[in-house]
Amino acid sequence: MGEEDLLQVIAPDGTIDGRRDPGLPEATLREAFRHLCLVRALDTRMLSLQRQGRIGFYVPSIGEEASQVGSAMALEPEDWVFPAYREPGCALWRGVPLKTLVAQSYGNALDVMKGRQMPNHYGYRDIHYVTASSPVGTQIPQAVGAAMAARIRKDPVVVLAYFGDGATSGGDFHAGMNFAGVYRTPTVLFCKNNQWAISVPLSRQTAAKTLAQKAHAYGFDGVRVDGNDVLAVYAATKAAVDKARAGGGPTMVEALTYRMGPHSSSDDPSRYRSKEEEEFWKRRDPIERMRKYLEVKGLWTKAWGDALQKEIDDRLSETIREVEKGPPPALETMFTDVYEQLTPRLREQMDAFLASGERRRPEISDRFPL
Ligand SMILES: Cc1ncc(C[n+]2csc(CCOP(=O)(O)OP(=O)(O)O)c2C)c(N)n1
Ligand SMILES: [Mg+2]
Repeated sequence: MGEEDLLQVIAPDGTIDGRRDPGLPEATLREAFRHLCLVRALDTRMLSLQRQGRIGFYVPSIGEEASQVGSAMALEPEDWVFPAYREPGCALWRGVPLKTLVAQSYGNALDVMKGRQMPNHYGYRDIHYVTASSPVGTQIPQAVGAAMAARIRKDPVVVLAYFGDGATSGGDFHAGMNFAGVYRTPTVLFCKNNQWAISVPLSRQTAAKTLAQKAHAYGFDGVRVDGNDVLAVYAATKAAVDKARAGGGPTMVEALTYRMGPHSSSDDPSRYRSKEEEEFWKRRDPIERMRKYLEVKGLWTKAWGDALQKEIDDRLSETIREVEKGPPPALETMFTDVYEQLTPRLREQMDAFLASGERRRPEISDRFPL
């Protein structure tokens, strides 16, 4: 394949190119589909909770589910992920409990970050999922550095960094790519090219034909994959992961996909893009592609699909109900969580604060002025 070719395994009609079939067991294919549906339902529900004023802010990933889940499937539990803010599918695939993820948007006592991190900018040590940083692209050199540290320690892990098309215009992308190439770090640089960086289209990010070709300038492979084809994403990422683990150095994977929803709950894409464009991509929905594939394979029936959707919807409703019962984080944790041990000065401040009776719970509008 040339660098401009797009790796595709599942054709839009659900048929499969046998030579490229990664041959995953039926249970894994079903589990992949379940995750695609779960991410879509989670994002849809969270956006609606934001509109109802029950959470303050949300970053949906609607349309990008296959890029997230397919790439996550290619990693081992011991590998590390340096995400952006739009990869709940990877966190869920790696085993973060749904309740933990939902609680992060509420920032209450059930949130492991106790509301101190921006919504969607979560991280979970036990699934090797590093906290997302908001400045675009900073995770790229961090991931490369972590991969290099792993190599020095002879720890056979691979580090995968997720970032967007917009991030490829930033300095951190180039510094990270160069370092990865020179030191042949075991890194997968996974670019979710969803065509937009808020309101800036891809055509304003680069004059290059593809984003993947940028890897060639840094001395390593860049591959382009249909990001709405979960099996193609899995196959491309798995090849990159295996190569990195075997000492073959980094790979950049450009997954071509589309951000079907707004950039965040604060965005209105109708201000800057056309309905026709959105319709074009709706016809390329990654979930529908996988559904058709499973149907062709005899693994999807309407009854099974309906039951799955109901199971997901019920589980989400139950999870949200439970999370909404969570109390706000204990006030004293503002002081007790700063250092491993409370310093005398902090103790003094904590005692004075708790004695002052200032216990008003902030309104959502205080916390999210946008
Ligand atoms: C260094 C920096 N500049 C600007 C922003 C504001 N910002 C937040 S997300 C974003 C767009 C990023 O686009 P892309 O990398 O394509 O990722 P996507 O949001 O499409 O997933 C911008 C400009 C920021 N967070 N950090
Ligand atoms: Mg983008």
